[in-house]
Amino acid sequence: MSIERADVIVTSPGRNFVTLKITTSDGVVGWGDATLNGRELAVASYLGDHVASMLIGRDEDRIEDTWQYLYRGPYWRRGPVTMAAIAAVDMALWDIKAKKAGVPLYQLLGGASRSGIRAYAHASGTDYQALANAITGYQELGFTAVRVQTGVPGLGQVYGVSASGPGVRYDYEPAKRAADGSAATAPTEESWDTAGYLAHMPGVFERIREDFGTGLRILHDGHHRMSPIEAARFAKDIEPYKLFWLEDCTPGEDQTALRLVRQHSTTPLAIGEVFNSVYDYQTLITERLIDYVRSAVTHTGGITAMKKLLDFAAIYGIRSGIHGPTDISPIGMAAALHLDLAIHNFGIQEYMPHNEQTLEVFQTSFTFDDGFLHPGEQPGLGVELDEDAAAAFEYTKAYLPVNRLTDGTVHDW
Ligand code: EZ4
Ligand code: CO
Repeated sequence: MSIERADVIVTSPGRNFVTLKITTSDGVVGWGDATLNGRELAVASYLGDHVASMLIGRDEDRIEDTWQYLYRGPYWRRGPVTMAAIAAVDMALWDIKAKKAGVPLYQLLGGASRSGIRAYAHASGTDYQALANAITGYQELGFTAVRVQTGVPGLGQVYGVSASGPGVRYDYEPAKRAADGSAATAPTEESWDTAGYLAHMPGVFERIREDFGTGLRILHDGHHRMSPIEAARFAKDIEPYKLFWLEDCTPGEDQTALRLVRQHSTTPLAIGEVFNSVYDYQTLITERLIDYVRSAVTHTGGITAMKKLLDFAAIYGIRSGIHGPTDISPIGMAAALHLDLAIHNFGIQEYMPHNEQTLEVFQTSFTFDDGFLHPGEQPGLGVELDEDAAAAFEYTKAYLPVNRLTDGTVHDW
């Protein structure tokens, strides 16, 4: 048996998703997620124009060999486009292998290490009351962990904060279409002021601890916006509120920045959603500069690469915090859940439910119940794409927003 077809499917049920469909000569279908938010067609081309023909005729069971063939073979290594493409192939091959074995994928990864996967939700609000209402809403759904993001006095719309009102679900963390829903031609711009943010946030965490007690796991995302010394000061200032993690406090490409943050605080650190290779973590892991690995399976070379990365992290007592925003398709989310269930050094899983249209296109079997996710027992990844439903949603160009400081300087994202 061998790979007979490799097809790339681009669909836009509210937001853009890129999916790889691999079909074997005896008709087994595997699915992989290759979505790179705001740069979707680059991966679709990488897969469709360069990778698909290399797959035809290969033995679908040779997952490690295929991974190395696609990583080492082309000379150009790493980068988000390449690694999202490799991830999609890898996920699809694991999906096929588990379907052929008749077991949910996590069984091939060593079986379940836990009964459920603790998830965190995105609670946000432009002001404290809206944020508190959102936290309460998520607690009522069973969540024991929330990422909290809020507006900064004097700034307008802030990335990661729902503008639509307390507790309202949102497909946020956008790449944004134009205001009328048609294709965008350029990103929107938001303004940012780090000094205002640093002055405001510690008081927000203080109020959350007063109102919600010590049991709530509080996470916060700095979106790479602080300089090393600003991040060190911030991590130290918020130490009394005992965050579960502070995410992306500094720009991700500068690994040694986190040495400075570590020297000054014991606030746990998470980073990696923009990383795509184990080498992005080499210093961070070996020097124990982080506590959680934030990579997405979709952006870090798939299940094969993530398993190795997380095993490497485990040796240093570092846990998983796999990226799970709505720009990861349900296929990428399912891949994360099978890993989460199987690995020993699981930390927490980000969870933003997809909208109804997305769930019409991607039929999922994973579940959320009282704060915990589970990948389900369907053979394979447990997600099937409905090609007719997908065809109804045409690709619509969208961009992540650009940040400028209040003096107009382009700032970190
Ligand atoms: O903004 O995935 O922690 N989660 C995040 C994400 C990112 C988007 C960017 O594509 O920061 O929601
Ligand atoms: Co983030």
